[in-house]
Amino acid sequence: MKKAIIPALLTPFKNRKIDEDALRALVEYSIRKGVSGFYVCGSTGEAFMLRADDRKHIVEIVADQVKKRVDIIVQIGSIGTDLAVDLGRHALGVEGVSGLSSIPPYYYKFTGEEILHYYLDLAEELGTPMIPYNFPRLSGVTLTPDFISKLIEEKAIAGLKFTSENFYDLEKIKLSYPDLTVYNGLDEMYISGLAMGADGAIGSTFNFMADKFIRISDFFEEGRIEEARRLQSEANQVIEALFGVRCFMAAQKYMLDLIGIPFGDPQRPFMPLNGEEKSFLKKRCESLLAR
Ligand code: MN9
Repeated sequence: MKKAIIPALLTPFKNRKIDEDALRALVEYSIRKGVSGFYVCGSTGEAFMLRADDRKHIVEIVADQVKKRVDIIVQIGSIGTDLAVDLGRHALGVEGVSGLSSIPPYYYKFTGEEILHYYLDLAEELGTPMIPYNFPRLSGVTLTPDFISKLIEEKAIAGLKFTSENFYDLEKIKLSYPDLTVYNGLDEMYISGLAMGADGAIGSTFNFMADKFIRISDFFEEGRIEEARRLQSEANQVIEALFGVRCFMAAQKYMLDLIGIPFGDPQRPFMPLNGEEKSFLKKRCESLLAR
């Protein structure tokens, strides 16, 4: 099976409003590059900082532009179950949406049991299995192989977005459930994820480097590991530069400026880049993006 490369879409803003034209332009650009789908309203999309009506609007714009050419996974994660159900109902009503994903509910340090029930309730009330989003670094919660087993037993899971460097867990999950689609989430470690069984990846840097990651998948499939690693290192030089400025989110958006689809600044309180940071990124990344 071909490995899926799915950008976790960034959200463009102009005068603090969603920039519909830029979003449509990025969708078209990405489809031309050969992406397998879009992950909409994830952490990369700044979704937790958006009003619900804006999250819904983004889903509608993306679906209207995609016109069923590729998959659309909508991230509906919220601090409470009812808020997520509302977003999920909306997403399922939009033609072309193919899956629903969610981070675990956050801030209140919910217990494992509460988090399990969050996913079971979403699956039941929305009538569709979920794609949980395991991102311990930001969510503070690890969705363990045991936790995933419980969701499998309840038929409440359709896939897993695995944003963690614990590839031992990834391997355990794939060994027990080879048919469960597991997407690698840390772009800078994509070939490690592939080596441990990932079926593809959902990532933020695929907004501007999808082609590199598609080629990494192809090299890996053909057993050309050295070439895959060379490309991974090339992508990682860009990612390293993004980590080198104060705001990773703003840095990623600036990559789209360099490509010619300006995405504006992230939402407050994220900090915009200053001129010095922009010239640092331009110098480090421009030629690598073009390769
Ligand atoms: O899981 C992404 N996470 C965030 C997805 O955007 C917060 C990743 O693609 C990382 O941004 C990327 C850099 O660490 O791997």
